[in-house]
Amino acid sequence: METYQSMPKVELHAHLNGSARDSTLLELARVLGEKGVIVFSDVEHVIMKSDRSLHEVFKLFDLIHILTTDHKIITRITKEVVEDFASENVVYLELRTTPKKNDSIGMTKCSYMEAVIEGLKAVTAVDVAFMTHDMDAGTGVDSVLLTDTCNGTARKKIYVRLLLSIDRRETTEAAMETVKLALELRHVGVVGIDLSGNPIVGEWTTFLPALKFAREQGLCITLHCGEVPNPTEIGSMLDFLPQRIGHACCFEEEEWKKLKSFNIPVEICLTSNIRTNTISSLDVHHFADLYKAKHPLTLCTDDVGVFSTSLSSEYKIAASAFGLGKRELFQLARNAVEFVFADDLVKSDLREIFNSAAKRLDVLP
Ligand code: 6MZ
Repeated sequence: METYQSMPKVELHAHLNGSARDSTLLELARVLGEKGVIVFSDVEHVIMKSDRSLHEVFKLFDLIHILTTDHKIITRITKEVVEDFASENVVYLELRTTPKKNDSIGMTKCSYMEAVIEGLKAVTAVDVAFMTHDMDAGTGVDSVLLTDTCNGTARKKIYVRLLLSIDRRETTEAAMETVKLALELRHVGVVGIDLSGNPIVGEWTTFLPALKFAREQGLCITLHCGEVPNPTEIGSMLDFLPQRIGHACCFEEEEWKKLKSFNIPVEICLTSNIRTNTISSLDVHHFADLYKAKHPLTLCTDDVGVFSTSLSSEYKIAASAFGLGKRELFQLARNAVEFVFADDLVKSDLREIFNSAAKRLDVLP
């Protein structure tokens, strides 16, 4: 595991609420249990269960949202999630979350996002580079592993960029509100829009106006695509030419051809696909074919908390399931730099980080 942990890594598909620690969720559930809002033992059982169908996963998200939809708690889980990724040497994290509105506690989509940003500021264990203007100032080079010039000790840094998710349950207007919010928050690291949520809910065309507007305004777009079989939707999503897609589990021959000819990078979430049974086993996972075809792809976690995984574990699983060596894994991690939604200054700094790590870890090509 050490090999996978010490390697710098880039995480491009992580949902905030799905990445919350079990221990935090249990603590929150206990508090609500004491207040009589929920029955703790029922919730404990659901949180600790490890094998869940896709349907059950979305029921769990509804429960998680009951526990976490509060400004202070959102700040706390954001802080913890960033710290957890940084602790396993994730050097660039693109964290996605669905801005939520809850009138009963005075929460707007905007105040929800302010709570997320407070969480980024609250991290103390590592330095978090998330303000886009940080990069415009000074030299522009903001190394992730900087040496503290005063005492010579290395202090870890992690780049964080945010994607705002549109939930498939939302209306066109609600999706548009999310895109407008994303545009207002570009200076604090919002770089794009994600379409996610239960794949059997909603119609792709509902979100199209908001996604088109987002693209016209220069936001990057990633879509959950083909998590369930739906050829018409998959075809239209690919024709939209998103910068990346997530999952691509239920593609047919025609869709593979299209994906490959458009060269759209795929965010691969191995454990998530197996746990939710969208792919029956790693032997038949599309990672192998895409990797062999040199199609752009990146390993991601999806929901570290919900699927009890980590990005290092996903690399370990890929190594053993697909017979990849240390150099190939390192290259896989390094390739992800080319698919990040952050600007070129961040990208070139990340390339530097991987170059120096290649020497340190003895994985030069
Ligand atoms: C589709 C998913 C997902 O946004 O509240 N989400 N959507 N497929 C998946 N695969 C298992 N995993 C997570 O994080 C939780 C939300 O992310 C989406 C769902 O909309 C879920 O409610 P946030 O931070």
